[in-house]
Amino acid sequence: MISRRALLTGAGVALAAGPLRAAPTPLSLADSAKGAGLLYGASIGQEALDDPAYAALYRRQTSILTTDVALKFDWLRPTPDRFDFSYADAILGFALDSGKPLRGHTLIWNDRAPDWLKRLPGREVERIFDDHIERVVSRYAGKLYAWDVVNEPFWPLDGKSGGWRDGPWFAAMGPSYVERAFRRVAAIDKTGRLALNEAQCDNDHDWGKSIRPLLAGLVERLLDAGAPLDTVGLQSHLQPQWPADYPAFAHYIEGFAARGLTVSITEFDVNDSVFPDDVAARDRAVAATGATFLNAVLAVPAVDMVVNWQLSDRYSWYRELSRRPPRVLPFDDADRAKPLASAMTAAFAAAPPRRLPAPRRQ
Ligand code: 9MR
Repeated sequence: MISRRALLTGAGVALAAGPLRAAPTPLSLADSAKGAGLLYGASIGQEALDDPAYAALYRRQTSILTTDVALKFDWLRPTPDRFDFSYADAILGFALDSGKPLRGHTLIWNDRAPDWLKRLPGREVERIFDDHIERVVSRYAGKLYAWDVVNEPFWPLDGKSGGWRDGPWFAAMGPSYVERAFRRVAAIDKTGRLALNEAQCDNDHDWGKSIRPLLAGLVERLLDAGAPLDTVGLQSHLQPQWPADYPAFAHYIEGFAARGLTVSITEFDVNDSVFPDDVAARDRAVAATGATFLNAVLAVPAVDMVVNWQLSDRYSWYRELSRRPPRVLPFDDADRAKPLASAMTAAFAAAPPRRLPAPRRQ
């Protein structure tokens, strides 16, 4: 018999309860998301291939992965005449071994173009565009859950009429490069869901306010033209230092849903730069921001997944930008769950149920 005092202090409980009564393992983020019919995932790169503990965190916590840089043009095409698929193949191998679907990020992006591409005349850039899609999509057709076919089409600060992001693809083809990319990918890959991925739309800074209508207009035009678009990716690198109205953002998402599209949250993290230095206070503020955002956004049943941009703070892209080690993701530098992870679990648990999207429309 265990004394009341022992029960209250916990002494002897482990002995009496034995291993069968051990504390239940908390649900993973993927399991919590699954309850609502959502996928949960994170971008993944070399770090996970090199670090077994980090790889295990992906295996346990996620139900979908996104290539971080491995499928970007500049990584695949170090020189004009060479395709290097080794990195992307390794990430796909990890995804297959782990039984996780993989999102391919990103085929076409006007940013980060290699210098050799920028030097070429427009005609040659067009040829390389078509050839790149052909080679890359043929290699991975049928193996990816989705493609970010075009990333970040708009960047009004580039000064182009229509707010388009400038770069070699835009310079060579103008706005038509977007529809051309979607059609060419769809002609090769019959199952991968095709996404148009954009940044900034979640905030009410000038950037968010200007890009939101531009993206909505592009989506309308693509759908009216019969282009094979399945989903809108909204990156959601939240910037709590700027104004935001997440219920209004959810309403914006409903506009895409009304056109029959799903919406994926593709690069979620919470910039912590304006939050206190005190780690506990900062973690609480990050978690509260994440909770407010997810509770609003997940109320829309067309949202099919939430994907973080990396999984642990140790590998966040903010590491290079921040004045102090960032705490912007659900797991800390030692892969321990933070308050943001609990907030996400709670938001997934509270989300109305939905069905995972069917394979891509033909
Ligand atoms: O996190 C990515 C970083 O490692 C790369 O150097 C960079 C350029 O390829 O891209 C970062 O990822 C970006 C993503 O591709 C698009 N949205 C913003 C992401 C963070 O900058």
